[in-house]
Amino acid sequence: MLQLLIIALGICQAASLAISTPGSLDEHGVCQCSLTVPDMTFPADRMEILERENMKLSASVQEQITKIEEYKATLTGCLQKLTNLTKKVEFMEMGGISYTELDFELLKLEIKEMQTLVEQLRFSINGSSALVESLFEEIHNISIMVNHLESYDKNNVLAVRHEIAALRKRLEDCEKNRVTPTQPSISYGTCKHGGLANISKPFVVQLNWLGFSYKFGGWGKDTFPGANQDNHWVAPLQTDGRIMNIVRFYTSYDNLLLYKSPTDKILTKNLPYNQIDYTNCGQGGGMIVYNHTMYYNCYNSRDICKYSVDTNVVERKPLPDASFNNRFSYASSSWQDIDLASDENGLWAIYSTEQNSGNIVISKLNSTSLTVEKTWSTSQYKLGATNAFMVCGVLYATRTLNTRKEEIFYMYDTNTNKEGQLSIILDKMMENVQSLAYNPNDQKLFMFNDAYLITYDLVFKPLLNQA
Ligand SMILES: [Ca+2]
Repeated sequence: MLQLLIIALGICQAASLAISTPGSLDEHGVCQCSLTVPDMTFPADRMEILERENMKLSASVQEQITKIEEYKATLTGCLQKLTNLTKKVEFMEMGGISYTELDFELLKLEIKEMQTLVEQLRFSINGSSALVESLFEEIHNISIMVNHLESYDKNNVLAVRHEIAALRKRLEDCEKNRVTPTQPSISYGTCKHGGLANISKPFVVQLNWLGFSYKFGGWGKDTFPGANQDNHWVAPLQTDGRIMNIVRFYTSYDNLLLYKSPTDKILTKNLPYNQIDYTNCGQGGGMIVYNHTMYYNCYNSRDICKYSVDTNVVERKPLPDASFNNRFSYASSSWQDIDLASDENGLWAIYSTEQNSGNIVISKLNSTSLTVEKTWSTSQYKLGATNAFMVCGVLYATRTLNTRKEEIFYMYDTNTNKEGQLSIILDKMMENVQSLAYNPNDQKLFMFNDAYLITYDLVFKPLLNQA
């Protein structure tokens, strides 16, 4: 205790030199005070600690600076990549390249790499950098965009586009390699072609309005070039296959199909005592309408009748030397000794004479006066044919092959006076051709086929000197 006091006193004295501290006297009069004596030795150990801390801090700062430098470089690279990627996607969206030209997997990998990088940056910088945040946002957007684009492919849009592109290519190649065949130009009413080449399948229009029992007759349109083609006429013969006493006219094709609003023309005349005058009736199925006029072989004569549809007036004139009354009709139809025809050149009569041994004779008729302008004799026996028609001054005759097929087998060209054989097959609906006539206005054949009204389209050869 004493020692402590001495020390304390000494310290008191010494303390007076350095630090004065308030003291106090105790009960024995002894001065007492307390003071803290500073350590006068240099705290080298603490200095060392400080120095080490300082070095550590310096190293840490340097490390952070290096890191920031690295981030800066990475960020610059990242920005560059992003710029490139944006351009690529924009280009793709503008349609510069097809979606398939992009490798979606590669693109996605690239984006994923960038996302990882940006996330690392975010973690390092504690998400406080606006630049990194913006970068992260942009990469995220691009990722969504690429996935969206890729989804189109999943919907097979690309596959379909590819198909279309391939088809278009094939079509273009086909167009390039196509050798344009020389098609005869269709110019109805003219003869700018090289003759009959083929015929279509039959087109069955309807059963004639009197029904199946009326197997014989004719039908068609006005064959005069440029005539109204809405008008149709149907002329079934009586069931004896000889007499035509009624002709029905329709003002439209629809009315014909619906048997609607017909106009009937009666050719018989009622006489006293229930007698009927057949004088102006027709005979056989060789009638034709040409320029509002029906031309036909008059009943029980070699005359040709000319019946005006507008005025109902009938004029007549004999066809010189023509055999009649079922002398030389056709193979499959009776009473058709005189078959009227018309084509681009006008009105014709196809018939036979005793002088020509029952072979077909062709006469060009004057449609007004009914006089014969010119006559041609052929070597084709009339009863060897089932019917005939004229196209551009050329007679074509048919014959039966079987119950379903007919053949255009013979032709006679009045322009060149030459005849010849050919073979163009016609399909039939019924067995017998009762009449067959050509209409130059639509280049169709009109057939009365055992009560059915049928048409065929004719196909012509191109002119030989046509390019
Ligand atoms: Ca005919």
